Amino acid sequence: MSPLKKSFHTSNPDADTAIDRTIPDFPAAQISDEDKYFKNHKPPSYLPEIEKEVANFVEFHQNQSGKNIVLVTSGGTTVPLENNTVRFIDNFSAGTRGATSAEYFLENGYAVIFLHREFSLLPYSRHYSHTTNCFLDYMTEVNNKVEINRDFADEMLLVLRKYKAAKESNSLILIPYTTVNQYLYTLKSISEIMERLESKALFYLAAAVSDFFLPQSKMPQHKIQSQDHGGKLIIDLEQVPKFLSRLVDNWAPSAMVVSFKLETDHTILIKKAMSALERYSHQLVIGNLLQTRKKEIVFVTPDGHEDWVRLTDEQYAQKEEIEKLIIPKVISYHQQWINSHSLKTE
Ligand code: PAZ
Repeated sequence: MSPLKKSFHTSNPDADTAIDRTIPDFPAAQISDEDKYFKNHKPPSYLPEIEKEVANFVEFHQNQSGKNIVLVTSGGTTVPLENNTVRFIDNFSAGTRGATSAEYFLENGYAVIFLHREFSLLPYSRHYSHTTNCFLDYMTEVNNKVEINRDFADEMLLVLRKYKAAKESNSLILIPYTTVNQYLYTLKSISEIMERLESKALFYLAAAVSDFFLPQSKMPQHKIQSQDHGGKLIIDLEQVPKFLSRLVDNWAPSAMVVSFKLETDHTILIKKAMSALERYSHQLVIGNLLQTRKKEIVFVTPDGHEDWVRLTDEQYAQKEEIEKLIIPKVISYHQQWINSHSLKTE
């Protein structure tokens, strides 16, 4: 038979399968939970302002400084129970991990977008803002003038120099959020802008994001009145859709993504880190336990490798920061990611 002549016609229906009633119905195309979330929840009104600021920052580092950019997320998210919010559910996090990590990224030559819970710890000011000291304790009066107390002056000078260097090189921007809705919208916008950097973009997701939320459609406008609820308040929360897969697959597919996993039960930490990697297909999970998070963490990679990073008791007592050990390791993973991408495009 000539190769041009076929013994079948694709336009003929397959008579057998056409009448096979045992095959289940094919479901109509579904809109994903994440898309549904954005369809049903309003973006924060200030979002365009943030998008402009982030786009300028990314453009500056892409065209002028050539620095890699990391998005560090930091602090907990709130879940408001009322539109005019008096009550809300909060997530644990002081923002120490994020603010400290941001400083070490800056020290290691990165530009940092610091997406943080408003009024949580910030890079540099964290050394003074949330301590048990009142900020005035860092000052002293000399000849009718205010000066820095000698006990703090040397250390403060070092912090001041690093802060000024970050500011003068335009290497740090601070982007706040409070609610989980603000966090999700802002993360989406920033991620889509950062995709312009391709593999030079790094996501370091240390924020403690609520797994549950109250949809805007169910949120009362005003303060909940106790007499309307018979002395009991039962709150029916929905699960926050899994946005990490949207980030990895759609918003910034060329970037490297590092997420954190916090647990309190050490027997499940590695299992939970591995299941996050399997579920979202990103590059690295840093696991930590609530009780020991400032002393030890574990890097978990998709091949199942565990790499524990620990401060010795002496280092911990000397107030060494574990982020000083974490960040150079994350950067070396990121460098490998960039190298593997440039090989692909060669
Ligand atoms: O902000 P902090 O230093 O008090 O705590 C940091 C942390 C434990 C929130 C962070 O290291 C972390 O694990 N974030 C991810 C939490 C999670 O969603 O599992």
